[in-house]
Amino acid sequence: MEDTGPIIIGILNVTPDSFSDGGDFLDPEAAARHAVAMLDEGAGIVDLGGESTRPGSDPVSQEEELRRVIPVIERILAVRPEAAISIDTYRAGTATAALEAGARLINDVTALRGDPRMASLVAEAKCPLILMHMQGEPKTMQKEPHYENVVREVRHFLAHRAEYAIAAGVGPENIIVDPGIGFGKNLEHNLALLRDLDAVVDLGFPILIGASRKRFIGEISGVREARERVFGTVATTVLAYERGASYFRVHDVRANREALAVAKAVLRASRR
Ligand code: HH2
Repeated sequence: MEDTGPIIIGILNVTPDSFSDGGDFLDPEAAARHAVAMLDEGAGIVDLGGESTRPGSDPVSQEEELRRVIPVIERILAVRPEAAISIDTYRAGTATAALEAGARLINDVTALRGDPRMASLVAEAKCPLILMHMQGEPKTMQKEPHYENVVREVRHFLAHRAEYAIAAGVGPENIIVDPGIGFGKNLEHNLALLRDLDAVVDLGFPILIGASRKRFIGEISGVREARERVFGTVATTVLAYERGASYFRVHDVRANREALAVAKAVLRASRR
């Protein structure tokens, strides 16, 4: 069997307010150029988002979300027709238009709770679906997140959302689960999830980790500027890979790809 993993998902935010790259790629041409650069650096997928979900952010209208993302999908595919584009949305309307424009995966940070039409849409499209855990909603989620046992609760949530998706007709082989690092979680919660990732691996679905440049990395390393948190991000990537994660949603593709290549070689080295 061909060994393809791990897979890097390059982040492309076409928003004015994303926490680390807000405003950088509002122009569709600049966005498409960045996507192509990430593909050239080794991203297997580009994840395109038109609404920030950073703590404290407000939702945008579907019209605005579509206005931001559709021209970018078209421009990326004009230069890289084979590119795998994922659309980071919880709205079925946006997902439908993105799939029609050529996107191939849906990244739903609400795990099908945001729009009642999303499950049947994904079932019909037969496309891969990322189900992410979030406690609360972006506007308020970092105001005192609370768990009795974060690992058990996140695992339980993901198991249930996967069951729900499968009952709606989504193929189990199309499901990817994500513990939702930073989504209604404090430093201790994020660390517990990364440490005990096996509990989520046990569910039997591929795992995505999205820790790139997030606040907890700044809290630990003292790096205040989000774009400079690449070294800390790489630490999370390598450790999560060793614990069984296979998709890594990151801003800094090259650094994470090189680190994963070395980590993979070490883990594969035969014992003499
Ligand atoms: N994190 C963000 C957005 N989408 N999707 C998944 N599946 N997992 C994540 O961890 C995840 C996600 C937030 O990061 P970013 O896109 O960089 O920022 P913003 O939400 O401010 O646009």
